[in-house]
Amino acid sequence: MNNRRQSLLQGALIGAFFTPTLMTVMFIGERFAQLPNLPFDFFNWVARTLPGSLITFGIDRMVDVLIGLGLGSNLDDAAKTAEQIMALITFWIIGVVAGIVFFAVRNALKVDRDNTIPGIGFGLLVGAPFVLISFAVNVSSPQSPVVQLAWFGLLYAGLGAALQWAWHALSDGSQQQEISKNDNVSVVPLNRRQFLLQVGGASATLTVVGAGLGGLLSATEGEPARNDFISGTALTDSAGNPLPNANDPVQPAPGTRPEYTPVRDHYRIDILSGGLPSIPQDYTLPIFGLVENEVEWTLDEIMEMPSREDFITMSCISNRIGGSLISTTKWTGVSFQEILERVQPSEDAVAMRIIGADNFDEYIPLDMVREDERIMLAYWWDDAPLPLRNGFPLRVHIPDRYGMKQPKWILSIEFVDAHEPGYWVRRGWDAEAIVRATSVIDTVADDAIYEANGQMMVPIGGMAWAGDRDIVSVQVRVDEGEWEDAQLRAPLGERAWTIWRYDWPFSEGTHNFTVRTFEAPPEGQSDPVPQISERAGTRPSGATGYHNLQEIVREPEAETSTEA
Ligand SMILES: Nc1nc2c(c(=O)[nH]1)N[C@H]1C(S)=C(S)[C@@H](COP(=O)(O)O)O[C@H]1N2
Ligand SMILES: [Mo]
Repeated sequence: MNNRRQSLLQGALIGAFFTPTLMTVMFIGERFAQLPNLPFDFFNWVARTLPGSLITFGIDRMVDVLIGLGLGSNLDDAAKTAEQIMALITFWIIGVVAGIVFFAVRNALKVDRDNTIPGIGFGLLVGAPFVLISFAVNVSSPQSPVVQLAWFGLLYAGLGAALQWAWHALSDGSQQQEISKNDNVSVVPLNRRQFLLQVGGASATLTVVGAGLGGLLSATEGEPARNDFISGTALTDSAGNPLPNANDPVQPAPGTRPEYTPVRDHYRIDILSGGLPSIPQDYTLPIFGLVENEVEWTLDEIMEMPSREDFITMSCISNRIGGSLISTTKWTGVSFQEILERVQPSEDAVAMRIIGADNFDEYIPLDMVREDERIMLAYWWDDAPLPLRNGFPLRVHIPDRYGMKQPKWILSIEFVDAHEPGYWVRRGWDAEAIVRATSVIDTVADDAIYEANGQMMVPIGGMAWAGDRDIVSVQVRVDEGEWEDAQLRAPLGERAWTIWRYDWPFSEGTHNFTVRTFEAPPEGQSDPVPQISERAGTRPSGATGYHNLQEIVREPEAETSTEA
C-alpha cells in the first residue's frame, strides 16, 4: 500500500473513531441542555427533502428488520428506532468521509505540520452546514441561536483540532514508512497501530459511557403513570369516571388489548425524528386571515368555551393490518363550529390552514366543519392535558380520517381562500385519508380454555373499527371452516373500536384464524358493507385485507399430572 492510500485509510479510521464521540457529546448536550442533536436534525431535513416514498421505503425495510430480529414488537417504536438508526449511520458515514478529506487536504497543504489553524478551520467548515440545517428544522431546542452557535462552534473546532492532532501523530516520520513497504504482515508501523488502537479504544469508551449517562437520564424522565389498566376490562377512565359500556355483559377474551388505551401507551407518529417541540410558557393561539374577528386565545380562554368529550380511536394511515399504530382514549375539546361562531370567517374563506410547532401543516375545509360539529380542537386526553408527545397544548380531531389529517402542537390557524394539500398529501398520501374498516385478532386464549356442555372452548378476541361508521358484525373463520359470528361488546363511543369475542369449540393442533368485519350500510342502502378483503399496503390510502394468525392450540394440561 502506498503512503497516500495508507494516510487516507488512517483518515477514515480516525473519522470513524471520532464521529461516535462527537455524536455522544451532542446526545448529552440534548439530554442535559436541550441543545439540538445534529444527526437527527440532519436526517429530518434529508427526510423532508427527499421524495416521501424513498424515506418511507427505507424506514419500512428497517422496521421489517427490527421486527424480524424481535427488537420491536411495537410498530411505532420500531419506526422511530429505524429512523434514529438511519440518522446515526448517515452522520457517521459523513464523519468517515470528513476524516478522509481532512487527511488528504492536510497532506497536500504546505503549512507548518504543527499548525492547528487548518484543522480548526476544517472542523468549522464541516459543522457549518449541519448547524444551518438545524436552524432551519429544529423545533425542540429552547436554546438561543447564540448559545447554539457557541456550543457547536466549540464542538466542531474541537473536532478539527482533534483531527489535526491525529493527523500529526500518524504522519509523523512518514519517511520511515518506506522501511515496512514490503512487509505485508505489518503495514502500519507498530507505534501507529498502537496509536489507532488507543484512539479507537478511548472513543469507544467515551461513547459507551456517554450513551449510558444519557440513557440513565432519559430513564428517569418518563411520564408518570396515570392509569394502569392491564387488560380490556377497565371500568373507569383514570380519573375514576365510569366508562360508558362498563355494564356490557360481553367480556373481552383474556389477552385482548385494553379497550381504553393507557395514555402513556398511546401510539406516537410524527415527522420529528429526535426530540419534541418546545412550547412557550405563555402559549397563545392566534387565529387570523380571512375572518371578521382575529383572535389570540390563551388555553384558559379556550377551555372556558363549551366543550365536548368523545371516546375516539385514532389510527395512523401507515398502520399495517394488525399493527400497533392505533389507540383509543377520551378526547376533550371545543367544536370548531364554536370557533367559527366567534371568529366569523369572511365570505371568501374556504379552509383553515393549521401549522404545528414542527412546521407540519394541514388544511381543513370550512364546509366540512359546518357539516360536522364533532370536528374539534382538543386539549385533553383522558381528562388531563395532552402529553407533549401527543400534541400539547392543542390538536385537531376529525372523525373518520386517519391521523395524518389531524395536526398536533397547533401554533396557528389561518383562514384562507384555497384548500391546498397538506404535509403528507404533498408526499403522495391520500388527500381524503378516510378510514378503512379493519379487524384484528388479538388473542387465541388457549390458556383460558373452559368447558361448556362437555365441549372445550377457546376464547378468541380482538377489535374491529371503521372510523365513525358502526361495526355491525365480526366473523371468525378457523382454517377452511364457515365464517362464525362473534359477540360484540358495545363500543365506548361511536368513533371507538368495537371489542369482539368468539368462543371456539377447541380442537388440538395448528390452526389458521381469520377475522373480518362488516360496517353499517351507507344511508339509503340496506346491506352491511364488508371489509375489503383484497390485500393492499398502507401507501397511499391505508392497508386493507383480512388479519389472520396461525396458532398452535394445545390441550390444557391434564388434571392428573404424571410429573413428580
Ligand atoms: N404537528 C404534527 N401533527 C401530526 C403529525 C406530525 O408529524 N406533526 N403526524 C400526524 C400523524 S401521521 C398521525 S398518525 C397522528 C399521530 O398522533 P399521535 O402521535 O398523538 O398518536 O398525528 C398527526 N398529527
Ligand atoms: Mo400517521
